[in-house]
Amino acid sequence: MTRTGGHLLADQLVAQGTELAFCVPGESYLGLLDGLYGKSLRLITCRHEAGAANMAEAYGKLTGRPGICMVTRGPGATQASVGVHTAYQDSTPMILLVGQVASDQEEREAFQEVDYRRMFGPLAKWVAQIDRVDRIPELVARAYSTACAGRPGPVVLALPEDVLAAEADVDDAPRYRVIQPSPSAADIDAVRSLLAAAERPFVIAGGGSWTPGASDDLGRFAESNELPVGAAFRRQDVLDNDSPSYVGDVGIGINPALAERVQSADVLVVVGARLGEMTTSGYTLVDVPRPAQTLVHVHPGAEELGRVYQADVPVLAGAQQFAAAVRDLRVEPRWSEWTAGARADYDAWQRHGAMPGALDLGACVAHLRDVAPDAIVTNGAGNYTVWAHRFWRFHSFPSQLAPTSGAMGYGVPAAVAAKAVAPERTVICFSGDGDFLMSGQELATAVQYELPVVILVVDNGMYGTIRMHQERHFPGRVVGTDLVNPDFAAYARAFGAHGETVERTDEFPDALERALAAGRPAVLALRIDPEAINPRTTLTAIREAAS
Ligand SMILES: Cc1ncc(C[n+]2csc(CCOP(=O)(O)OP(=O)(O)O)c2C)c(N)n1
Ligand SMILES: [Mg+2]
Repeated sequence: MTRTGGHLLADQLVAQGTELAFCVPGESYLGLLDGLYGKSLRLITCRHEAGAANMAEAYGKLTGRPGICMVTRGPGATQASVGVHTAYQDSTPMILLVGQVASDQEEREAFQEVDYRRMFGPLAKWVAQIDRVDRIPELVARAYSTACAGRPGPVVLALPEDVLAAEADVDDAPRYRVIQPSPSAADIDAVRSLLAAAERPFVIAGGGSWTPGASDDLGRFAESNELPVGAAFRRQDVLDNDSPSYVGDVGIGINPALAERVQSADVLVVVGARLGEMTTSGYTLVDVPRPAQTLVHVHPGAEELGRVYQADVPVLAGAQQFAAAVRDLRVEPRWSEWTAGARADYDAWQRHGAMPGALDLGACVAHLRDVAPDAIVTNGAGNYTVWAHRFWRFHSFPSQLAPTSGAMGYGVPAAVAAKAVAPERTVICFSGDGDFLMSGQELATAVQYELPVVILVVDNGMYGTIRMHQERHFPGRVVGTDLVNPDFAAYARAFGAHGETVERTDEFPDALERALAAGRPAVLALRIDPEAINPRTTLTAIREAAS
């Protein structure tokens, strides 16, 4: 059967198992859009390519399957690039399909022409241009496979206009398989003997190849051996936070008591995480290249092992495969007190003190935790995330969608994607006033597709994180960080969403109830005192300490 490139490509997306994709349309890939006409694949049309790309990234994080994003040439591709960068840093499977000029016009700087291989080279796992219509099934199958194999990541495929229009009589490719390495028996023996001799072992879990089963297996391994487990930066859903083994997140604004434990551990078993700058507190908790702790580094990418850290036991394995292999491993724990102490530190760290102003964000998060314990929680970047990370409790994988890339604007689109993938779950987005307006227009997408997410906009009238650093480094010299904001509740209502402003802690429970019951997307603008810069201190205290 002869098909056009556009139809062939659309058929490959369906053949590879994709049921949901995200786009901003463009005339450069009309043939692909036409191929989707009447297909089972559900298409969500967004208001900005960054929104579409972030939604695809969030889909990848939630499902473990490549999130599909379709955008037009130059301007579409450049706007989508933030999602590609996040997928790269967060090790998330994703495929960006980009229109390209016709092959007979290439290299003339034709309309919106960009060389995607050069543009996305350092941002993507693989970038290719499909130059022959009969190779579409082969290259699309490779894109799915590459996005998921080893360390997952983003793939970019450029689609010259004439290739989408050309015809070929070729078969669909078979469905891709997820290729992940398994640990050897010798690897597991080495882990067993190191643990058998350990006194203060510590596990850090993170990275991008987790599954619900892997999280259960990790829990069984950790709990039966009384091992303390810290979550890598923004990977707090790797283990049920109620587990006696869960001891907190090893990320930004880390509990000093937890940092101390990571540093003084004798055996560090790192499962899936790269051990990046955020997880190591700027490479201070774990020394480069030779850590003070005996290091077992388990990672699915061979290129990652030995890249920064020279581990004592490098283990090439997916998190899932490793967790399954250690699930039933038993050693005699001689560190019960060490783990119980770490857990007590975590419990103490989760208690929040009063903060300045009439609205206490810590109290709001604690209330939310009781009302919606199994929610999917999303966020972007900003100081408000510190409250969400520190005071929330995650109970199952996957339930956290948070950019380890630190990209502002991620939370709203991630929430929209989460509700589309898992309509039965409550979805809560934390965003800042700065953060929210980087992608708040995707409220229109949430309204259009009837995706009732709850968005909390933490409004402090500034780019708070940067102001905090400004006060630390240049006390009193405030420049470029103040914000004059719209009325966020009115903004939400203009989209057809539910919108309310909350000024006091005691107003929050009822407002939340109304937002959850609204049956449509909802925004609660939480006015906080700018002095409440993070749960530990105030803006004035930071300035005075620095002056
Ligand atoms: C896309 C992007 N631009 C800029 C930054 C730098 N940055 C990090 S946090 C931050 C301020 C966030 O402000 P807001 O959302 O209001 O949160 P707050 O810190 O005030 O709680 C900025 C500008 C970033 N991380 N990502
Ligand atoms: Mg702010």
